[in-house]
Amino acid sequence: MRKPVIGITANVLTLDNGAERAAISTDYVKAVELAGGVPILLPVVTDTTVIFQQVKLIDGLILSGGYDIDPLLFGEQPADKLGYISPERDHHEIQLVKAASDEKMPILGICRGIQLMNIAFGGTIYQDLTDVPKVIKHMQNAKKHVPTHTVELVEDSILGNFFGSSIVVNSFHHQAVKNVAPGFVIAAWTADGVIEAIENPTSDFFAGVQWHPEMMIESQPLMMDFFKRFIVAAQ
Ligand SMILES: [Mn+2]
Repeated sequence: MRKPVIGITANVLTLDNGAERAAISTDYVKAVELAGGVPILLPVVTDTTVIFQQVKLIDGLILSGGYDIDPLLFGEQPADKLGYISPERDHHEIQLVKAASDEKMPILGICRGIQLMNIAFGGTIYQDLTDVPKVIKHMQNAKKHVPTHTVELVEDSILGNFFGSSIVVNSFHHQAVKNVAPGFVIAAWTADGVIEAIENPTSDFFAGVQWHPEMMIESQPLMMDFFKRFIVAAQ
């Protein structure tokens, strides 16, 4: 049987010598392959017709983690604690996720990816979580696979039905969804009120998570199963 092809969006990394690399953590690649999919990298391109054709190549889309998102895209000026931004990547991914949504293919946003999909459909994010009163630690110092904070899932949400009422996840973010885009609902929170997952309830699999399940597949079978669920939706 033909395995579904999963496009993973790439970062543009600038090396010390100034060279630029289209790159992604191999954790995403391994997670997709082990879950039964065929991972391919979607490098940043600018031509809209090329972006549309990238979408035609794939059966499912993963919006990967990475740099901060340009606040001009959600109508804000840059806050003091905004990190490095890559507007060309933002532009690429916004067009990708809209085209993939039009194709009704499964879409999974991870970390930056949940924020990107929210902004693409009209939502906003916190430029920095110090804006949240009594915020807990969301940039962990523990190793990448180590779960450090609890997430409460929303009852009867798609993700809640999958993960259960509460899980403990890793956390490597200083931004997060603020106002949820029209058409999406909150699926998970932390105790400080930070949104950790959103989903489009009219789709079979159109969701974003703030944690990094791809870093946890070896130690947490549930996170491996999450990727398998995504691949099945893309079949
Ligand atoms: Mn977190």
